[in-house]
Amino acid sequence: MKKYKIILVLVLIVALISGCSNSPQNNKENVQIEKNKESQEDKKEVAVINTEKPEEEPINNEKSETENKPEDIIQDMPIEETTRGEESILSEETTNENNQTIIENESESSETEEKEVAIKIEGLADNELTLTLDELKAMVDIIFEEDFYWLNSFGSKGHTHFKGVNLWSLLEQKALISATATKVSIIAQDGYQMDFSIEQVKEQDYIDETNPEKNYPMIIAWEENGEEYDPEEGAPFKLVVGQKEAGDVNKPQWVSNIDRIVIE
Ligand SMILES: Nc1nc2c(c(=O)[nH]1)N[C@H]1C(S)=C(S)[C@@H](COP(=O)(O)O)O[C@H]1N2
Ligand SMILES: [Mo]
Repeated sequence: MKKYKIILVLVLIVALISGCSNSPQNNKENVQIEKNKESQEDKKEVAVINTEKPEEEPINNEKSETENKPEDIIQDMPIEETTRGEESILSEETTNENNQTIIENESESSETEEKEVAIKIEGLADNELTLTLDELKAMVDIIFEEDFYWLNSFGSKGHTHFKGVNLWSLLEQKALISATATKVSIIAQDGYQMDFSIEQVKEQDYIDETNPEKNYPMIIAWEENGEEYDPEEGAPFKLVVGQKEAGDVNKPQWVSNIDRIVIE
């Protein structure tokens, strides 16, 4: 019996000791370890999501200055945007505004790619206009079509048939040019520009030195020798003018691919 008692006591002691190892303190630690394990697994999941995100949204990745070296950002940005980026260091508000402006500009340029080419008439006019080729063609009351004589700088010459609208009629009747206007600039997409006085644009009697019976106004042509200009090769509008007098080298005064007409 004594043996049994000793064994019982031993069993009790063992039970007590093992009970101590399950003290509330140890329990807390165990729970904490479990929690840590869980949160590490959570982090792993988050990490997986984060590595996927930049692929889905490269725009965010580009804008993160911590991920890109400043030189990389400057190299990737067009000059105009780089300047804006430097300005934006001055305040957070401008950073936001400028970023929005950049995005707006991007969408604007993609819109203009889809848009039809148009000729702009701006400056001293009551009705500034942006005209597509179809809108210009629809101005049937001011269309002028004729063989124009041309003389070039090195003495080459010839006749070319043009169809277009009378420039002065366009400015006077459609754009409602101001009475105070003195100058009209015809500006091409490549920067080529011809400036004319109002009197020169008003003139309806330009000549063909080889044919005294002919008289011409300045015209904005969209068709040459029966063929329309290919819009793929630039804005399909060309300023054509006859000669002021015999010997007038008029061909260089023509302006291909007109972008805008500025009235001053
Ligand atoms: N946009 C644009 N128009 C321009 C030029 C030019 O370089 N760019 N050159 C001018 C010159 S110098 C000449 S001689 C004529 C040539 O006309 P063509 O292109 O019908 O041959 O275009 C004139 N118009
Ligand atoms: Mo020329």
